Formats: sequence, structure tokens, C-alpha cells
Amino acid sequence: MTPTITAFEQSPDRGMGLARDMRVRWALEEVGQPYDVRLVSFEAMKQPAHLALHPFGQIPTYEEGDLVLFESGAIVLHLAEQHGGLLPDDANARARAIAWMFAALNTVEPPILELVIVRIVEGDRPWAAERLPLAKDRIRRRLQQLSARLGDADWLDGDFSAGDLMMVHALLRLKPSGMLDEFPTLAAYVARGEARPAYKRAFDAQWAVFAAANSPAG
Ligand code: GTB
Repeated sequence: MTPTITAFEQSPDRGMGLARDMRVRWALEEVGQPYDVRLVSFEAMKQPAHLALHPFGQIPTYEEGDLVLFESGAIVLHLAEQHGGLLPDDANARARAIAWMFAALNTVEPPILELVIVRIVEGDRPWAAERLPLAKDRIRRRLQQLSARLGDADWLDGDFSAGDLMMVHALLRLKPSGMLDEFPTLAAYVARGEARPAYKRAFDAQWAVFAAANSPAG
């Protein structure tokens, strides 16, 4: 059965692959599972039909027969459990890879999202200039710790796993800020993720959506 995911009809990231459908596309490509995409507008996301799939009116969602999932982490974990290639067979190594998924979502990504809020959502507020360096310092602390743990390894714990997939995608959100370049170990780690053929296929697929919507004929 071919699963269907949802993605932005018009992604605000302008095809940079930063929206969270990208993680799901990437995981699907890593495990070799073909998929369909249903594009949704911001308006459609808040309508009952989409809210029945996603209680918070967001993308991505995942439909596979009777199964409906939301939350990119839950979807990637489901794919990793159903297919080989994204989680190790050894039980302890598998548990550690899942821990890295949670670390990406719960420990590394939140300060990165806070920076987005300070810069974009609250950028015109009087306190924004004072908050900005605090938000950046919180990110630097996490990047320092992550960089120290990664050391000269290619991936966080042995072979590439769903933990790396989630971590690389969370870190990619920092690229426009230039902060990743302060941590060459992490910049190289992210580049290794982007160089994976499955990442490239996923990126190209979401880019094609942006390009079609923004072509003169589109
Ligand atoms: N925790 C959920 C998950 O991981 O799946 C979060 C899902 C989520 O934030 N979805 C966003 C959404 O649907 C799109 S990805 N937003 C619409 C809404 O809430 O109304 C977040 C995102 C948006 C824009 C950029 N960008 O422009 O760079 C990057 C990421």
C-alpha cells in the first residue's frame, strides 16, 4: 500500500527543504518506500477534513491504509520500525538511536525554534534585540555539546540512523543564520546528511513543488 503524506502547497521556506515534510520524505527515500503527496494550503489545514488527520492543523501527516499519523518524529519512527535501514537490529543500539531522535526533537530543536521566533515572529518587538543574543547563546551551548559528542565520527552512534536523520534536519534550520559554520564538525555532519542520495531525492521532490508553484505558468 502506497502511503500518502501532506506537505505545504506553498512552502514559506521557498523550497529550501526546511518544512517538516522533508524529514518524512527523506525517511521514505532512505527505506525505499514510494509515496504520494497531497499538497494543502494554509486554509485547508484548518478545515475539518485536515483536522481529522492532524489535531493541530499542520503538516506533515501520514496515511497508510487505516493508519493516520501526525508528528514528523512519530512518522519517521514508524517508518524506521516497519522497514530496515534506519534503526540498528541490536536492541541497545536501537534504543540509543531512538534516544537521538528524541534529543533532536526535544533538546536541540527547541532553542533553534526559539531563534526563529525571536528573529521572525517577534522581530519587531522592543525586546527582540535583547533576546536575540540570549537565544543564540542557548543554541551555541547545545551545538558545543553535540559537537563534542560527535567528535570525529561520521554519525552520532555507529551507522547512519533515524537519529541522525532527525538531528541533521533540525540543524539545517540554522543554515541561513550562519551559526552552523561556527562548529565545523557539525557543518560537516550536516553536509554528510545532505550528500546522501535519499536526502537529495527528497530535497528534489519538495523543490519541484516549489518550482512548479512559482513557475511563470504555475
Ligand atoms: N511537531 C510537529 C512535527 O514535527 O510534525 C510540528 C509540525 C509543524 O510545525 N508543521 C508546520 C505547519 O504545518 C510546517 S513545518 N505550520 C502551519 C501552521 O501551523 O499553521 C515548520 C516550518 C515552517 C516554515 C519553515 N520555513 O519557512 O523555513 C520551516 C519549518
